[in-house]
Amino acid sequence: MVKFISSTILLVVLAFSAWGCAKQEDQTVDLTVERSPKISIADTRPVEIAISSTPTPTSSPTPTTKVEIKRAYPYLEFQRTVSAEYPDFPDNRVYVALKEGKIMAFADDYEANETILVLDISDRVSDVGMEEGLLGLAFDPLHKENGYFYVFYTASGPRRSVLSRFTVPLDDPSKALSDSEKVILEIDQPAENHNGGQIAFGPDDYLYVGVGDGGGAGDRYGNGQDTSTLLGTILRIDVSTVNTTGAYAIPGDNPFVGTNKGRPEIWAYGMRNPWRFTFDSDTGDLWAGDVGQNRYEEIDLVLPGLNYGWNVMEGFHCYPDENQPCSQEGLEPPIAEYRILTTLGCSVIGGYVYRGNMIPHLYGKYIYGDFCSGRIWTLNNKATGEWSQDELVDTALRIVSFTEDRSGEIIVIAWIPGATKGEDSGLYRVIPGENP
Ligand SMILES: [Ca+2]
Repeated sequence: MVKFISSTILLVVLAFSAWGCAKQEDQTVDLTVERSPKISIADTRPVEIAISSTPTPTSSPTPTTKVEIKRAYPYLEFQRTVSAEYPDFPDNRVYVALKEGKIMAFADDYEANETILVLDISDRVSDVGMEEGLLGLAFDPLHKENGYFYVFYTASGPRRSVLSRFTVPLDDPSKALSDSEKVILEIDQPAENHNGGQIAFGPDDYLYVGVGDGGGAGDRYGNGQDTSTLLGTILRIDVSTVNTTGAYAIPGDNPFVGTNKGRPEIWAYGMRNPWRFTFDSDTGDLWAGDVGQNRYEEIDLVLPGLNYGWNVMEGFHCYPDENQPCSQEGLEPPIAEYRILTTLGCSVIGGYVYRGNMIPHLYGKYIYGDFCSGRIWTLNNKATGEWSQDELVDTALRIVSFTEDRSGEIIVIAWIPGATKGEDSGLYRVIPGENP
C-alpha cells in the first residue's frame, strides 16, 4: 500500500492517482512525503532513460540553470487548473479550465488580480477522483468570427466522456452563453480513470481528441488494441459541419476510412492515456505524452493509422512482463521513455515543441514534464536522426499541463505543493536562466 507521512495526504493521494497512474492498484510503493516543497520518493531502483528505438540506459541528467520557472500571474490562484488557452480575441485575456467544471478568464498581465467566470458547468461535470472533471479546452479555428470553444469533460449516469461546444458573444467573449452547449460526441467510460482529456485543433483545422483506454489497470477491458472502440486512441473529427448537419463529420483522409480496420474517427490507437498532446506550430507534427502503467512513461510522435502498442507494450518494453518476449510486429515504438516510480516521476505531461523567441537554445526542441517529480525535459533531434533526452529544469511543481502564450512562449500549468487554501494552482513562465 502507499504510505504517507504528511498532513497533505489528500493532495498527495490525488497526485498519485493522477492521469492514468493507477499505479497504486497493482504495485507496492513506499513514499516519504515532505510537506513542502517536493515529494521525495523512496525508490532505490536505478534511474533509467531510454531514447529513440534503441533504448540505452544512461545516468541521470545533471540539473542545469538553462531556464528558470517564474510565476506568470502571481496575484491569481485557481483551484485545480488543468488547461489554459490564449485565444485571439481583442480583449487579450487568458482562459483557464478548472477541473471542477469552470472556465475563468483574466487579463494577460503580470499584475492581473481579477478573474471573470466565463462558464460554469460543474452541475454536469463529474469531478470525482483525480481523473474525472473538465479536462480539455480548445478554441475554434474561427473563434474570432463564431465565438465557439470546445470542452471535454466527464459526466455520470452513465459514466462517459463528453465533447461539447459552447459559444461566447463576440462583443463580450468573457461570458459564455448559458444555454449554448452543443454536445458533439459522447464516449462511454467503463472506469473512473484514463479519460484522456486533450482536445486540440490541428493545422488542418480538424479537432483531435485524446481518449484513454477506459481505465482500470493494465487495460483490463482490452480497449488499447481494439479499433472497434474509440477508447485508447487519438481521434480526428471535423466539427465544422455541426451547424449544418447537426453532427461532426469524418475527414475523408482519416486512416480507417473506407477500410474495415476500425472506427473511422481514429487517427492513431494503442494509447493508454494520452493526457496531453500538441502540434508543432512550425511543422504540424503531433506529439503526445502517453501515461504509462507501472514502469515507463512515453513520448510519441503520432502518425495516422499507427498502433502505439498498449497494452502489448509499455514504452519500448513488452507488457506486462518486460522480461518476456511479445510480438511487436506492427507496433510503433515511442520516441522516448523514462522509467517511473523513480525520482523521475509518475505521469508524463506532454508539452510543446518550442517555437518562441525568448530562449533561442530551446528552439525546435520538444518540452515535456512529469506530474510527480516536477522535472521538465527536452527532446532534441540530433543530426544522426536519433533523439537525446535532457533535463531542462527540476521544479517543485506538480505539473499538469503546458500551453503557449500568444508569442509562442511556454507556460507551465501546475498545482502548488503545500498549498492549503484550496486555491492551489497557477501558471508559470519558462524564462531564460542565468547560465544558458
Ligand atoms: Ca506505446
